[in-house]
Formats: sequence, C-alpha cells, structure tokens
Amino acid sequence: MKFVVLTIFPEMFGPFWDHGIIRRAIEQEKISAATLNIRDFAEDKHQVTDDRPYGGGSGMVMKPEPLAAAIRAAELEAPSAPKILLTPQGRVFNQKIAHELASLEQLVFVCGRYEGVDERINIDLIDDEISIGDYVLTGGELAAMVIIDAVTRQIPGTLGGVDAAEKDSFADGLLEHAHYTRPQVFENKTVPDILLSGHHGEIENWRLESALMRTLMKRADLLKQKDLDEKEIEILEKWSRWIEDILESYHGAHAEHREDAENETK
Ligand code: 4FV
Repeated sequence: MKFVVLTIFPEMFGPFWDHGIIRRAIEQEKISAATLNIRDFAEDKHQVTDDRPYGGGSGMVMKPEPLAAAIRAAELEAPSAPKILLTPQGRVFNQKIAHELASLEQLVFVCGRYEGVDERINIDLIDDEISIGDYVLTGGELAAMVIIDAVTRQIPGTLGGVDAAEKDSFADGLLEHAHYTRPQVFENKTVPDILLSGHHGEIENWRLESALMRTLMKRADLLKQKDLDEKEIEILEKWSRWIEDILESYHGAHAEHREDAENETK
C-alpha cells in the first residue's frame, strides 16, 4: 500500500511514520508513505496557498492553483490512487471503509486547512470525500493520520498475529470482549477464572458473551444492524429469557401487593 499525503504541514507526519505499527509496516515494506508540501506548488515567491473568500466573510480558502498542481504531481506518484479530501462533508469513516480502502494499492489524501479548499478542486480533482466525525478540525492532517492508521492495521501481517485484524472491534460487528493480562490479582481485583482454565472452547464462548454484553450495553445500535449468527441469537435469547423470568417474578410479587392494596381500599 502506498500512501501519499498533500499538506502544508508535512512535518506533522514525521513522528507518525516513525512509531509503532506504522513504523514497522514501513520497515517491512508493507506500506510506503510520502508527503508533498502544497506550498512547493505555489508559484509566487511567498508560496501563498490561501486567499480571502469571494463574497466576503471570515477565514481564508485554499487557493486552487497550488492544490491542483500538487494533486497532479501525486497522480504521477500514485496513478491508480483515489484522491481523498478530508472534510466534514465526507462519508463518515468506519471499519467497513477502512477495509474497503485497505483493498486498494495506493491512496492520496488531500489535507485542507483554513475554511477549506476552493470548490473547483473538489469538483474536478477529488474522487472521494471522507469525514472522521461530525466536528470541525483546524486541518485535514489528523483525519488523514486516523485513516492511514486504521487502514494499515487491515493490511495482512502488519499486526503481527495472522488474524489479529479479524478479531478487531467491529470486524464482526461487535465491540471487543474484555481483555486481561498479568498480574492475576490487581488491587484485589482478579481475572475471571474461565480465562485461567485453558479450556479454549469455554474461553471463546466467554469472550463472545463478553463482546455481546458490551455491545448491548454500549452500542445496542450495532446489534440492531448486525447479521446475528446462531450462537449470538442463542445467547441473546438466553438473556432475554432471564430478563423475562425476573420481570415475571417481579410483576407476580407486585400483583399480590396491588390486590392487597386494592382490597384494603374497598
Ligand atoms: C475534517 C473532519 C475536518 C475542515 C476545514 C479542515 C477541516 C479544514 N476532516 N473529518 N471532521 N476538516 O474538520 O475530516 O480545512
């Protein structure tokens, strides 16, 4: 996978390329990463890349000429890459899009600054708009890093374990199960016995129940849109029966009280 990033702050990416899984993926040549400084494509001596908005108003807009030249230079470096503009106007990024982008060979990211880029760039030279969330950033750089990070994790072999990415949150539409590591007792809190049992079948089942419960408690919306498999349905039905029992015994107990109360009033 080849990443090319267009930005007026290429130095922001140095530390990003030089650490953790991203650094190792570059060393293992699983990914290559390049930044192009949009300023280098501004022809005036002050390398101006922004100007006042037509129609007045506050803020500045990124000029089309340096951006267009930079995008065309990126096309030479990454001819098959979709040009992705990071903008709140874009489709909201998620694991599914990370998977989709990871299936490609090359990606070009256009990082806006100021109020955004001249619309004529968007119309003619941008293939895809992606947002990392409904809030406004000072620039697209952090959004590009978020997407490059999530996409790199999807590239086989970058996470060490062969199937590590398959076990990801959202990989199967669920949040991840709870994780524990040594020490076995931490501040009087112990690790669930099942995880110490060595019984892999039961551990897998415990992890599935943990993932389902966390998703039910924290992101029930994910469960609603998930294509549940038999095992998951079995567990959810088990829980719903438990809840039914609780409610029945509750209503049963309170029915007597209600009758008693009604009899007293008669
Ligand atoms: C953004 C987002 C974002 C808007 C104007 C950069 C800023 C400035 N990018 N997801 N949310 N971009 O706020 O991707 O040019």
